[in-house]
Amino acid sequence: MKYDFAAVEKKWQDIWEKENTFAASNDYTKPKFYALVEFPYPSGQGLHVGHPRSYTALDILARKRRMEGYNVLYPMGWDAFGLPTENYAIKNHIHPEIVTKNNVANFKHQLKSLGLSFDWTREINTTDPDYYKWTQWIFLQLFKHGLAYKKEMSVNWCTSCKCVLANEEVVGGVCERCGGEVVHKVKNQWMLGITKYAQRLIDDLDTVDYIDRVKTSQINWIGRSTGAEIDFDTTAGDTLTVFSTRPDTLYGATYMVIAPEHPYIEKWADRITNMEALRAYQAEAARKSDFERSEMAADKEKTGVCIEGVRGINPVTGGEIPIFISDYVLMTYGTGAIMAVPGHDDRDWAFAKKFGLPIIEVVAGGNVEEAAFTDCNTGIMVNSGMLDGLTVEEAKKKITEWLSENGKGREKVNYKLRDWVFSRQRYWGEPIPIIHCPHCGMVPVPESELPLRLPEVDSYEPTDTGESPLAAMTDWVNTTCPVCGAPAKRETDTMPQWAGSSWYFLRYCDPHNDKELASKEALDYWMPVDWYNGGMEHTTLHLLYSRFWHKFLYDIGVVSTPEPYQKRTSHGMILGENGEKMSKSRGNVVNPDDIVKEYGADTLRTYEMFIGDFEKSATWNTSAIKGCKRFLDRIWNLMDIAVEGDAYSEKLESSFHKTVKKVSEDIEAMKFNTAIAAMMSLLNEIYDAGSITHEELRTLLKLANPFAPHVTEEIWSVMNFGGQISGQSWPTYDPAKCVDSMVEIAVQLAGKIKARIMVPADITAADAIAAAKADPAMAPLLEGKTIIKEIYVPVKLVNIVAKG
Ligand code: ANZ
Ligand code: ZN
Repeated sequence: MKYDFAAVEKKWQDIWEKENTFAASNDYTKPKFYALVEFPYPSGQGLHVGHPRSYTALDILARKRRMEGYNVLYPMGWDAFGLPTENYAIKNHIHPEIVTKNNVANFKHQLKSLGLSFDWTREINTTDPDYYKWTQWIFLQLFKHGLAYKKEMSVNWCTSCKCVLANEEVVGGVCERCGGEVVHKVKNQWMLGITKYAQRLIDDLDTVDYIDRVKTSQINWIGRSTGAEIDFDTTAGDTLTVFSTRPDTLYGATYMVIAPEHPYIEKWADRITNMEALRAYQAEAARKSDFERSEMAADKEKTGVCIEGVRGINPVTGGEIPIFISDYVLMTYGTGAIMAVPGHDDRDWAFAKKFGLPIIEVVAGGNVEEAAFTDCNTGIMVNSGMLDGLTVEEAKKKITEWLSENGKGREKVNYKLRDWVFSRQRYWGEPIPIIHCPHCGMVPVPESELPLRLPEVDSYEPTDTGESPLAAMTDWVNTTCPVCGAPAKRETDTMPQWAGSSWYFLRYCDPHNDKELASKEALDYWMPVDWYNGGMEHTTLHLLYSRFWHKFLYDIGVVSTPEPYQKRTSHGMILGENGEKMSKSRGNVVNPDDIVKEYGADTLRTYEMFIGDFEKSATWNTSAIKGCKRFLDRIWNLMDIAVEGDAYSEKLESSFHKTVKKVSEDIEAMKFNTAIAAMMSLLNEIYDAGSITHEELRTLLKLANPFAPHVTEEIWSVMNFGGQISGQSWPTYDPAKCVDSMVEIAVQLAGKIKARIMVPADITAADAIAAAKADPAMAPLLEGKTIIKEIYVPVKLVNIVAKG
């Protein structure tokens, strides 16, 4: 009987859909397992072969957990607000809602064709007003707690998307989405106070099971630095405060630098004698992004202008030092001002060389005329007055104490993390539910009026003024103040795409609730997510944003766990056949539909799990798919050699126990490729043995089911094994039967190997020694000799010492 994958896959997908086989139960007494994958953005391109890698992996875990008796929640939904949809809508004159609907339908059809065991009864869509009602509700709680605020600030403006970008969305100085030029623009923006949570976002990583590289990149992104703020007097009278992680080097500070945007420049304008030169430099710096000014410029020649007319005063030496403006100092970090220590900082060193400034060695061990001595943590302080002779650590402590005692500084922790720019001047996002009243200021839209729906507009085109298309909808914009009734205006900015994905995992717990974002009961039962898999590209943005929202919801009593995800893993990318990232322009995109059509979903799933180590990137290889197809065909053909029998055969018993162990453990470790390899080698053994008992077949089908659910269910059904595999329990193994039954041991005479023999693994010492002595290579050597010692080291060796 030939295996007709197309018909069989369709048949089982229909059954699963009709019977709601994979719907999570609301029986909160059962042990639960919440498996989560990042919900996709339903783009016009449809599913990519990268998506199934993550979805299949957790599908395998979800299916295994169900068979282990857990109540499993494995949901799916759509992260559907966002720019590509809006841009497509503009170009093609179709409403973004319709574009979204079509894309979702296509995605859903594609996902269903892969046989993923999602609970479709809990499907959510971030653009659904019943969903974004709660996104808006969370925003209002943030607003009420002072964590959403408006601030005039210089923002990254993508000249092509005509939209504000978060710092995280500017990559290499250009727009992460479209590659467009990013410039600075001063705008009044909604901000979220994620920095208030910076320390907790670091500390609580200790309580969760995230793979190391995810933890590390979160920690680096938050960027905690400990040091001190140091107050420098100036000849202008004002105190200029700097942040330094190296207060110990204070005696080596030979000049200061402030950011070109530093407010003191205007403040000092009437003392400064070279304002024109400073203004020209400011204008130049304003054209660069922070990224170009810092990371990108690391090895570039330093530029700057000395402020003529004001000097700084070193608080420990009392010496006057010049103050420069330079773009390597950012206004957005620390205090926007530094003390420059060219002897021990590379950037300061390069700057000092260029401008002929003194370089003082304050930690011994380097050669500061040649280069900054930066790797100096084990060095001893020199040229440093009261710090001389101390280690760097001791000096840090001593100087910080001295500064606080003398009112000239204080210990300080800084974070690289910035507050989250939350405004977008675009149409296709959640309206921010705030009303601006001339009398009452910013007033929340009453919760009873949520959702605040997106109005129908004639044009979604962004405007060059940088205002959202909503601003042109005067009917919608003009409203009355919910507090005083006066004519008032609605906020016209919308939320960024990150909003809806910052809490979606909560909604899955209770997706149809119209009273709360989810019931407390459902949240208490399902949360935290037990296992969350997603791309490394979401480590610093989505993961951090959602942890922040979750912690806030925890603080206000909505959720009961401080962390949303107990475990986080990450898959590697799937690259095109040429080893490059798949993209339309490279012409190397593989469409999963084509693979499903030609080989079937089970083959695609198995191939994506077999392609390589899960956490590493892997190169697509069409001919290797055929190997996976053959593997499944060979499973199908086992029916030809199946024989009655409710037990394992003697010959294969140990192999079956071993394979159950291996596949079970490998799935937990996400070593899907080696799990498949183990089943492949078991298949070889079965075909060598010539037959398979029904019990053996049942075990193999259960093991293979999470990988290839359709073909295995079909065989189960053809064989009349009863019920469906998805309702069976996961096979167990006997550890005692997993040991190799025969082992090779060495036979030694006085410690020298003379032979190797095969013996049963559980052989007794006496039997092993007897077998060793009887070995044809050993026996003649012992003839006529007296044995003085016989040792058996289990499963390793027999050593015999003889004399005469
Ligand atoms: C003196 C010093 C001596 C410094 C030395 C370093 C080495 P992280 O670790 O990134 O926090 N800095 C402070 N504010 C800055 C700003 N707004 N723009 C650019 N640089 C700034 O780095 C902190 C160090 O970066 C601070 O410590 C300061 O230089 C500089 F041997 O102060 B340091
Ligand atoms: Zn009012």
